[in-house]
Order: sequence, then C-alpha cells, then structure tokens
Amino acid sequence: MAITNSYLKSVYEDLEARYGEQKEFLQAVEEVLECLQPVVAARPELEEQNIIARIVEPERVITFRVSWVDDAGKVQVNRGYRVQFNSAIGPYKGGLRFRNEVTLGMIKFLGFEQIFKNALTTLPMGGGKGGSDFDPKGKSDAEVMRFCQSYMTELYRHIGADTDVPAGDQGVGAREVGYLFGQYKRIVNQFTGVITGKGLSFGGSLARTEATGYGVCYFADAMLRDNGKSFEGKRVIVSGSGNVATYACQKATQLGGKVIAMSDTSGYIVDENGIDYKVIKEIKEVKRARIKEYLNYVPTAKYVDETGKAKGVCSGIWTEKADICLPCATQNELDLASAKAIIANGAIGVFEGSNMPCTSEAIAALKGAGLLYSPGKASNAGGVATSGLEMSQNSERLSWTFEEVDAKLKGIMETIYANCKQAAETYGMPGDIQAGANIAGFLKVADAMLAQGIAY
Ligand code: NDP
Ligand code: 2IT
Repeated sequence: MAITNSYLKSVYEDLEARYGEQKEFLQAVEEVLECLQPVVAARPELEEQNIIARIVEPERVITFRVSWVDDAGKVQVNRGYRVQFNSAIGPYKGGLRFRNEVTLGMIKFLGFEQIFKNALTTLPMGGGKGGSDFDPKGKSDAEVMRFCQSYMTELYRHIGADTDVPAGDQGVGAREVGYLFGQYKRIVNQFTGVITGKGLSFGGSLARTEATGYGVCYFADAMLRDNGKSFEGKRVIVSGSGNVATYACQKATQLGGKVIAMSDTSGYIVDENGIDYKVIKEIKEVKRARIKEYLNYVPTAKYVDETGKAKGVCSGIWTEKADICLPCATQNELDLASAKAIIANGAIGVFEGSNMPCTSEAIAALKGAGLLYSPGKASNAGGVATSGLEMSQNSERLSWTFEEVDAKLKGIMETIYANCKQAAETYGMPGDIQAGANIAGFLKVADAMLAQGIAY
C-alpha cells in the first residue's frame, strides 16, 4: 500500500522533510496514514480541521541531561526524553525505555503508536513515551538507582497522576520503576499513582507484570478462534526473553501451544520439548544473564549464537519451523527474509508483542500470503490496559485480585479484536486487523480532538 490521498501525502512529505533522520517515527506514521485513506476520504472535516498534521506532531517534547556517578566515582552523562504526544482522551500514558540505542526518533515512534493503542484499550489514556540512552545491562543495582534518581529529579516536574503517567518498557522493569517511584514520592511528598508497574506492596496491580504477554496470547487466541483455529498442539516461536516474551511463553503454553524457540540480543535457543517460562524468568529476571544459560538447565536444547551479526538483526529464530510466531523483542526484528521463511514453513499467523517488530515489507508479505496478522498496537495493548487498571485501583485506594484483573484483561483484548474487526469491515477492508486497529484507534482520538477545538 502507498499513500495516494493528496492530503495525507502532503502531511507525510512535510513530516519527512522536517524529520528525515527519524526513520522509525516516519515508518510508524506512514503505516498509520496508509490505513487512514478511506477514513479521510469519507470524513472531510478531518482535512478541514487539519487533524492529521496535528496528530503527527507531539503536544510537547521534553529532552534533558541526566548526570550520575558510577561505582568508580566517575561522572556519567546520558540524555533523557519524555514525549507527551496526545492528551485528547486522557492523561499522557506510556512507558520508559532505557537502552543505549534510544534516540528522540525512537521515542517519538513509540509515543505515536501509543496514542492509538491506548485509544483501543477503551480506557481514558492519552499517548506518551519516554526513556534514555542509558543501558541498565551490566550496571550494578546502585548505579541503576543513582541513574533513576537523577532521571526522575528532572522528569518529576512534567508528570503527575492526572497529567502524565509513565511505566516500564525495554530496560525498565520492577527494579527501575521502584527507584523512579521512590524518588518522585520523595521530591513531591505525595503518594500518588504517578507511575504504573509498581511493586505489589506500594500500589502495584496484580497481573500487571504478566499483562502484556498474556494479552498478546488472549488477542491471538480470539483471532485464531474467529478463523476456526487455536493454539492447541501448535509450535510457537516467541522472540525476546524479557517481560513480554516470558509471559507470552507461559500463556501460549497454558493455551495448549508448545513454545520451541526464544531469543535475546546474543542468540536463540530451541527446545523441542517446549520451553519452561520459569527457567527463562530465573535466567533473565533473577540472574540477569544470557539466554544461552538455558542449556545449563536443559542440556538437550540447542543454542544458536548470533553475536557476530549486525546490531538488531538477531533474526535467525524466524527460520525455525513453527505455526504461530509471537515477536516480543524489539522494532524491525522481523524483516522480509524472515517473513518469507515463516511463510515457507507453513505458519498460520504472526501476532505482534513488541512495538513495530515487522518491517512494512514483511507485513505486506505475510498478509499477501494469507497469514493472520495483528499489529502491536492492538495485540500488545494488554500491558497499558492493565496499567489503566492499576491507575483505577490507585484512585480508589483498593487492590483487585489476580483473577479479577486477569478477567478484565482478557475481556479488553477480546473487545479490541472485535472493534478492530468491525472498523475494518466498516471501511471496506474485511479481515484486515492492521487497518482496523489504526482506524478504530484514530477515530476515537480524532473525534475528541474535533470536539475540543483548536487549542493546541
Ligand atoms: P525487556 O527489556 O524486558 O526485554 C526485551 C527482550 O528483547 C530482551 O530479552 C532482549 O535481549 C531482547 N531483544 C532486544 N532486541 C533484540 C533483538 N534485536 N533480537 C533478539 N532479541 C532482542 O523489554 P519488554 O519485554 O518490556 O519489551 C519488549 C517489546 O515489547 C518492546 O518492543 C516493548 O516496546 C514492547 N512492549 C512492552 C510492554 C511492557 O509492558 N513491558 C507493553 C507493550 C509493548 P537482551 O536480554 O539481550 O537485552
Ligand atoms: O508499549 C507499551 O504499551 C508499554 N511499554 C506499556 C506502557 C504502560 O503505560 O503500561
């Protein structure tokens, strides 16, 4: 698909001229605008009020210096970001990514996706994202704490429970969220639900840790069933081995699938007997080690080293034979060659757990070959949806049971699938869940922007 609508084309070209170096951001915008063509054609007020040019520009971008002292006493400097993209339907909401490759363009892509994802959850949350080019990998707990305290010492003035509510993303898990929350509370002298993914003893929600991975599988299950298929007896590949991947592995297994491969930035493992998520959790969450260590627990498993490959192209995992693929690592981790391998292996579907894991060429190939395909903004929305549930619990100063939260999460994922399907049908693209997700998410935000006038 290409952007042929003249209004959308002019907005995109203007963006390209202005932000040419922000490749991931442009990729995310192009994908959304392509899908919005029938909507813009049917709703002239969108162009009259210049909604598209407004929605691709963040309401506010904050960049700041983060200085901290390492264990050797040396002063280190990183760059911090928070992009407050869109608050039309609720306070800015979205995670923080701590990874050395982070740039403003990466945070803008993630923030832009978050607008539509959050709208799809059915909960009142606007879109935002933040992070830093600081990588917790290889740092001591004390270094991570000092970095988080310094980062929050600047960020705190821009956020708040009704203003902007960060959470985790790559490199930001329970440890980092704890340090960030502690510093916020200390500065403002208030205990509020300013960040989600908190520990259970200080306002966190049960099932938030599991939510993104579980949600991916609930979404995939709904889409598979709607197409007369299921996880039962299927071979599953889950890329990555972090928060999303670990719990996608657990839920896919519970639903009757067999997870045969998982990965990290060093390589991937294959276990024909099915990977036990508890082993991954132990290696990654407790030991903070490499996935290769899986062989110490299961000597019959295979390990394929990918350290020699260019950064970000650990894609060998997609050549393994599987029926269901759940990319849960990072953006652009599944390219055209990977898509071709997946198709040649006879897979039935690719359901995205990470944000924008498939390149646009890969998406076109997968859809062209008739595979089921769901975009991250729909199938990974369970994480932020459960963050929304954490905010509700914080507001009413109550905590719900695991079963209550899990049941709400499952219901939300099924509703997202139904809404995406419905939107795709309404705009003449039946079965195209990618188009449906972009359209349904966009319409909710656009209608709120239209109603609120041209204040920003
Ligand atoms: P984590 O930092 O917990 O885990 C990321 C995992 O992916 C790590 O195992 C990492 O390996 C691996 N990885 C990263 N890049 C590559 C690569 N090129 N090839 C192979 N493996 C790779 O992050 P999350 O699990 O939280 O996030 C994963 C994805 O899901 C991201 O795209 C994130 O934006 C998205 N997401 C996260 C949500 C959440 O609630 N956490 C919600 C919705 C989406 P290594 O251990 O070597 O670093
Ligand atoms: O990409 C995402 O949706 C997240 N990292 C989770 C955001 C959140 O606010 O829970």
